[in-house]
Amino acid sequence: MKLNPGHLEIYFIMGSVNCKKDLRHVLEEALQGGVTMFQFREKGAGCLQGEEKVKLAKELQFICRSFEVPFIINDDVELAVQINADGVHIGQEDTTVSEVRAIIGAERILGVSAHDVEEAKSAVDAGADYLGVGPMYPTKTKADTRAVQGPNVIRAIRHEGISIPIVGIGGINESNAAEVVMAGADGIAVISAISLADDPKASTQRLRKTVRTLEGFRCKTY
Ligand code: FQP
Ligand code: MG
Repeated sequence: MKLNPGHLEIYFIMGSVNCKKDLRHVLEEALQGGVTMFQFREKGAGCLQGEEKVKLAKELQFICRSFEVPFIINDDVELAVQINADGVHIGQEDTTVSEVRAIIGAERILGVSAHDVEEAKSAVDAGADYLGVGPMYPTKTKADTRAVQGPNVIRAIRHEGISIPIVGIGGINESNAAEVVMAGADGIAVISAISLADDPKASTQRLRKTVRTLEGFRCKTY
């Protein structure tokens, strides 16, 4: 599947430890609310391993397919190829961009985490399809994060003329999503703002509306 910037409007990320209710049900509700891309991130204390992880991945992939929403796998390149996922997301501490590209091929989406202009430039040069930039704000979901960057790092990347699709990540919720888009992001990536919401569908709808309303006003210096 080829990526278009619209896929990044509301990028929902989730694994079994991010959710108090049934994971499949939460994903379905989020998709009904307008999630545009999904990342399976099975990570953290108590996460599933081996066959259980594969089984859950396939179930979530099946649900995403019925909504024609790209299904991306975090870190686990082997699993992505095994179940024919639409793409992979890797960070600066994971396998290199060019190695992953060689494994997954040109047809799959490859997302890369970037924390500053330099990392953004090298990820683009190495063939990333989109960048995940963050952490925008403090977050409790991931322990090993870099220092909070704020939306200005996205603005700085755009000022360098980098036009690749960008999603902001880290502590984004309904009250700060607008700042991230205004800084030049094509959309926002969230875990808990949807996975822990009382009403995942309604939360997704509100987030999507914010992103879409601001699209025409984004920082674009390329
Ligand atoms: N951006 C995105 C995305 N997804 C992510 N998982 C990350 C950034 C973080 O490797 P990484 O990637 O630094 O940490 P982890 O593997 O623990 O998630 F752009 F997709 F929203
Ligand atoms: Mg990673």
